[in-house]
Order: sequence, then structure tokens, then C-alpha cells
Amino acid sequence: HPDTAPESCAARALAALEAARARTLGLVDCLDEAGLTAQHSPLMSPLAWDLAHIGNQEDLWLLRRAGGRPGVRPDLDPVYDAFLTPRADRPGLPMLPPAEARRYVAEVRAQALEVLEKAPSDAERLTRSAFVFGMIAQHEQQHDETMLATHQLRRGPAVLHAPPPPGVPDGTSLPPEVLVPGGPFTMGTDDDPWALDNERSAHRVDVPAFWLDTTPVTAGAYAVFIDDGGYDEPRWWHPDGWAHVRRTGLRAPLFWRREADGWTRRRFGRVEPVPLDSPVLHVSWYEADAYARWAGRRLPTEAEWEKAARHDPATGRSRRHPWGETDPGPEHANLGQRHLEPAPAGAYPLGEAPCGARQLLGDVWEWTASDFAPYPGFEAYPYREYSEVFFPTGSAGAGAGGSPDYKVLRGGSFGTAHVACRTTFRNWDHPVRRQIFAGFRTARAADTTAATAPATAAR
Ligand code: AVJ
Ligand code: FE
Repeated sequence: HPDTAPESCAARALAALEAARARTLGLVDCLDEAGLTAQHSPLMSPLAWDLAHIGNQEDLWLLRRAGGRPGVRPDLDPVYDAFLTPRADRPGLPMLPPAEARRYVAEVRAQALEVLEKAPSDAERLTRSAFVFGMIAQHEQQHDETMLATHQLRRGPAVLHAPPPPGVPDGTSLPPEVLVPGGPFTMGTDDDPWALDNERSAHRVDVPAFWLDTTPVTAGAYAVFIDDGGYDEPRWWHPDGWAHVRRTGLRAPLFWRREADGWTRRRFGRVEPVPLDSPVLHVSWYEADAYARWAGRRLPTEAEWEKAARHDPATGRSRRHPWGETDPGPEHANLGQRHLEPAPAGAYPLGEAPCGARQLLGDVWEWTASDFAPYPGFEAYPYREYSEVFFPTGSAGAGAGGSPDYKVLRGGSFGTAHVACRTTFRNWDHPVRRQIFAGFRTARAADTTAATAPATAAR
């Protein structure tokens, strides 16, 4: 694979760092000082914290660890350590004011580029340092998506703008579900230059045949579940999900409001009718799980999702993306904050997977049935706090202090950068969380009969 040549790793890392920074600045330059220091939700950090945390990780990993330099502000490490202070308590930290945070991240970046220019000349060391540069670019993009979620939670007039996503091509008629044939496939990766520790190693997994929704479940289908009394029926819910519904009074996805003539939603400061043909967004794992049970189906496992997204039955190989090895372009998937919402279900015919499923990458993160756990032979790299501390205590390869309370999400959203999105990429969150850009699709074993609920129609 030519893209794994060391020089091109470094060039790609540089381009990725620059793209991430342009996006970061776009997310902060549209707000004033008060908008950057306020906490818009206890679930999120003030945006000024994310900004300087991005710089602090770069200070640590690129200047100090990769570059062997003293770093710009090692004294700030405790302020920007995500594990020392939970998000809800971050407003109380002695944070840099926004103007100083901007100067800090710019100074760190200037030095990081010097480190990259003087990168080691031998191929192996360069590849390793390019990995750390790529990891830091992905880290910044992950925080950019988090900051985008903070923008969505923020009250006040719209400050972000983007063109609408593409529609569904004329004449499209898709089956509601596609068959993924049974048999082994390669899950995870050994050689993807961007893969983070939890995506490794490649291993064979035997996945029995199953049916998968062709597209993510739409807002319209989800509204049928609501109108059918879905939130009033304990039998559809996981017991913990039902307790959560009772405690919090959930009635609909986050940001939805029922009006006399239908549903509206708030989206980045605008109120608009819920687009019924688009994937449902801002639902928790519990809601996804309940919908699936109501529809006579279930969430796909993580292995099922990955097989649908990358297994090519013609070659027996696993692809990097559903459509093949080419980097995601605007014709393949709704990624990178190019648009500020998911595209209608059935869009992106050129992004179709071999099994015929669409929109596996981009649009909405998809909740899976699986708990976040290590693959066989997992090794934390380069630091335990990226993945390992989130694995359940007692799982093979896991450290102490993990929580069993994380579900895996796959595929990325309209807010995920393409460098932080591939068919092996694993995201995770608590099953109650809804501020992330998450939806889902449903599945059923191949030897079951299709349910007749209206919800089984993917579109
Ligand atoms: C992989 C999205 C769950 O945001 O907590 C950012 C990414 N890790 N900084 C998170 C991350 C450290 C992580 N997720
Ligand atoms: Fe972080």
C-alpha cells in the first residue's frame, strides 16, 4: 500500500494537522469570549477548555514525547487532564482565557511543525512518530466533533452555516433490508496507519448470516414508534432503560418538540420540522434498543456491523471503507462537517457496501448491541487512557477502574472527520447519552421471519 510509505505518512499527518486546526478555529472564532467560557451543558466542557486541551495534548505528545523538547506549558497538564476533572466540574478550573488559549495552541503548533520537519530519517522511527502525529490530528478532530455537539446544545442564534446534504437520487428504490451472508471475515486491523490501539489486531470472526437495515432508521419510522406508545411500554425496554425513562420522563429524541401539526427540532440554533426521511438523530442506546425490540428486531453486534461495512464476498477480504480503499470524498459519505445534518436515508449510492447497505460511514454514529471491550491480544498504545481505562474491569487486556457501562458506536457522523473514520474505527459512550450525533439501524438473524411492523421499512 503506497500510503504507508514513511514520507507519505508524514505528509498526510501534516495535512491532517492543518485541516484539524482550520476546523477548530472555525468552531471558536464564531463565538465571543462569553460564548467560549460558558458551560452550555453540564455534559460538556466550556469550548475554551477543549481548545487548550487540544493544544496541551499536542504539547505533551508532539513536543515532549516525539520531539524530546521541554514543551510550551507543562504546568498546564493538570488543568487539561480529562481524567482529573469531570466535564461538569471544568468551569471551576483555572483555565486560560480564550485569547491566551489561542496563543498557546498556536505556539505549540509552530513547534510541532519544527519537530515534524526534523523527523527521524530512518523509516521505522519515522513511521512511529508519524503515528503519533496522526493520532494527535485525530484527537483534535474528535474534540472538534465534541465541540460541534456543544454548539448544538448551546442556546442562542445560529452561528454555524453549511449547505444542505445531498438528497436521494431520483428513481431510487431500495429494499428495506439486505442479507449479509454467513461465514468468517477479518475484523480489526494490523496495518492501517491511522488505526488506534482498540482497532488492533486483525482477527477472524465467524458471523452467521443476518439481515441488516439498508439505511439507518429514519425519524419518520421512529415517530411511528413514539405514536404507538413506545415510551409507555416497559416490554420494549431494557430494564435499566425503562428505569431511566421513568426517572427522566423521556418522550422523544433530544431536541425534538411536538407541535400541533407535527414534530419540530432545534438544530444549531434553528427550529425546523423534523425531516422524516432522514436518519433519526440524538437518541440514546436505550431508545435504539427499545425501538428495535418494538420492530421485532435487535441492534446489530459490532462484528455484524463491521462485516456489513467491509467484507467483500468476491475477494473474501476486508475493505478499509464500504466502497473500497479510496479516501472518502463528498460523493461517498456525509463526513467532516461539510453539512450540519444527516442526509436522507438512501443517499450516497457511491458509498454503498458490497452487501448493499448505505450510509454505513457518515451521517449518524450507529449504536451497536456490543459493550466496549478489547480485541484479542489488545495492547494499550501509546497511552492507557485512550481506550484501556474504558474497558470493563476483568476483561482480557483491561486495566483496573474500567466501567462496563459503555456501548460501541460505529461509522461516524456528519460531524466526524474522515481521518477519524473508517470501518474499523470504534467509538463508545454511556447508553443514556444523546447529545452525540447518534442514530442506529436494526438487524435480525437470517433464520427469522421479517416482522410486519411498519418500522421494518428502513425508509
Ligand atoms: C473516542 C470519542 C470516546 O471524546 O472521550 C478525546 C475521544 N479521547 N480525547 C472521547 C477522546 C481523548 C473519546 N471518544
Ligand atoms: Fe481529549
